[in-house]
Amino acid sequence: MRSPRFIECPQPALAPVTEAAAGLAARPARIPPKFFYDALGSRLFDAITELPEYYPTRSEAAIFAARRADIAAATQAAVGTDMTLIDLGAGNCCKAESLFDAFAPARYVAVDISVQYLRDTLQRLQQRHPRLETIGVGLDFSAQLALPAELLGKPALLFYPGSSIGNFAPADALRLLREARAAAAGGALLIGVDLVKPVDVLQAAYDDALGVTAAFNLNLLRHLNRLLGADFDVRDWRHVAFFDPRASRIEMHLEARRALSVRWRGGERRFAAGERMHTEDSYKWRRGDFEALLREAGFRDLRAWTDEAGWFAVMLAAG
Ligand code: AVI
Repeated sequence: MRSPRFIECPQPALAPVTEAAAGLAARPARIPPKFFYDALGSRLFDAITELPEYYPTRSEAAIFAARRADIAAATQAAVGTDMTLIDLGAGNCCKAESLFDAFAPARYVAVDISVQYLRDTLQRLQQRHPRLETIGVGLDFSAQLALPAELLGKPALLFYPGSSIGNFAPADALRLLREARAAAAGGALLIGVDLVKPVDVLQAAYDDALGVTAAFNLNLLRHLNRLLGADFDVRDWRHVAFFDPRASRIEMHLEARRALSVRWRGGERRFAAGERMHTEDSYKWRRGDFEALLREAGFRDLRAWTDEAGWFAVMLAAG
């Protein structure tokens, strides 16, 4: 049996502590969504994907279940058979692993902000796929997709499911798509894109009846307490989520229930009652607009598969 190899990339220019403290001091305060994903946050996100209201995971899985053979054939035609599958934001690697039978990759590269989390996941995955060359890359690609040079230069399939591209503003999404195209080196990108749909469906998906999304959002404060030595009391804050039709995005915020002060190592600020901290945007695309973005990033030969309701799209784009 092979063993997975791990590559830890250099820290981003801005250390997490500096980035989080700057976001807290900004007016209005704004904390990047990557800070949701401490150990509990990752589990809460997994719980979100099982909620009846949270349609993206189910819709994407339904597309792959119904169209797997077609998607695999189109992907192999675009990338070739000696396929390197590069999984962006791999997490528990389940989505990519479910494609192994159909895609038959020769190499699997799992990229995630937490190489520690990848270690356990990839050890287990390697036992199920003993002959697969498996590489874990610890990389925060939210500011730049700087993959290790040894992985570049050969046609690859960049896999970016789950509509995580929606957590980037359009200009940043374009930048990431351009970087993905460069990394694909003549291969292809297979990406999940969440589409515009009735507002009540969107609203419920980000403000579910059980309050799991609220817990996911509020848990960010506990993460900041540990990271920055801050003294947030979660009970002083409430979860706010709404759809902004002009920007075509869900916005998530944390709103102070009363006037309060927060202290952290090297800083302090007051929040007025009702003042908000912006924690996430989740853009919802029209299919044609996202296809135009892919073309602007240099991709061609686009294919798209949608679910029956037309709520989600899986798109393949040749690099
Ligand atoms: C990870 N990302 C695609 C999720 C989304 O739908 O934007 C994160 C999330 N935020 C609240 N619920 C789920």
